[in-house]
Amino acid sequence: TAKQTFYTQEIKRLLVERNAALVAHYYTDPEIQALTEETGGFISDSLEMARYGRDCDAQTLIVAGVKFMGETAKILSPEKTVLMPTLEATCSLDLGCPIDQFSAFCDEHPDHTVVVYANTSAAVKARADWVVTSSIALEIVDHLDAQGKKIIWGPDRHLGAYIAKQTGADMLMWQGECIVHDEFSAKALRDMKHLHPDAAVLVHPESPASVVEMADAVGSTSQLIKASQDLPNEKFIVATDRGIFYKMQQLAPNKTFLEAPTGGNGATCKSCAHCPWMAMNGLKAIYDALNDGSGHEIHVADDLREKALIPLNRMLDFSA
Ligand code: CIZ
Ligand code: SF4
Repeated sequence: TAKQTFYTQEIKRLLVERNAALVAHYYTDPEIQALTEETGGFISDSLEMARYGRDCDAQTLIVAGVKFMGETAKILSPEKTVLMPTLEATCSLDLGCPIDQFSAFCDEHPDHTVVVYANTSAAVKARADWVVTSSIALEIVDHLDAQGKKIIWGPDRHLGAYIAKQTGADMLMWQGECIVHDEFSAKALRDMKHLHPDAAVLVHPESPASVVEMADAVGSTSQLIKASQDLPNEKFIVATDRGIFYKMQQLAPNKTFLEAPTGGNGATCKSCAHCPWMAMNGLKAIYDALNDGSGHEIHVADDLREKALIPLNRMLDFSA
């Protein structure tokens, strides 16, 4: 439409004018990922978004994702201006893990190593010994378990249960969940597999264990994209946010990708395989952030920033 053309052109002009780069998550809408590619920006998972933000030459980062991704970018790149299309884009994991309660939980178990998922506030990261993303969580917990460490894991209980099962690590779980992945249903998936017996099932481990058990491949967004290219199947049932189809289809144009079913139907599912906060990253919001950054800029207090940087750098160094 004329409006979309206007915003796209203005965004391109402003990105150059402000020496800014778009950094987008795989779960953002297809038009946002397409614009990111067209403007020489970067699309990835939260781990690689953070690394790219830190290492790229741009003075300003527009982080199209959710708030913790903007905060992580700012913690790693304090000298850069970090803007978000909207500061309202949060995450149910972040919301479900308030610092006061999480910190009290940690205080009750002082002999435990605190490992938190990247989907948390800067304050929760500052309380942690390690930050992990889903693409590196298994390796890091395995590493800590091999040293005999007992672990506090937060906030995603499904991802935590998956990692505990895979590694055998001693893990105390915070009881949080992602509203998108938590809705995938093993029962409905079983029915769907009967209709598509040739399809491989790809599952993000934020999904319930009963769904993870049915997977042909389990992994982070980037690992699932790789599996969609590597597996010989021509058809896939995918249990993660549908934003990922943009990249899967681009890299394997002849394959067919189907959304895994949620427990409800279209009328009753809450998120219906698309994160409502990721969906806030529209063209107009990106334009607004670039045109008048006020109300879009991420700030992290210095003391929190310095403390959160330690476990974040542990992760980045571990995966370097
Ligand atoms: O579910 C999310 O928000 C994910 C998968 C984030 C990430 O690690 O890229
Ligand atoms: Fe959070 Fe889930 Fe949305 Fe990711 S998809 S940002 S984990 S609510």
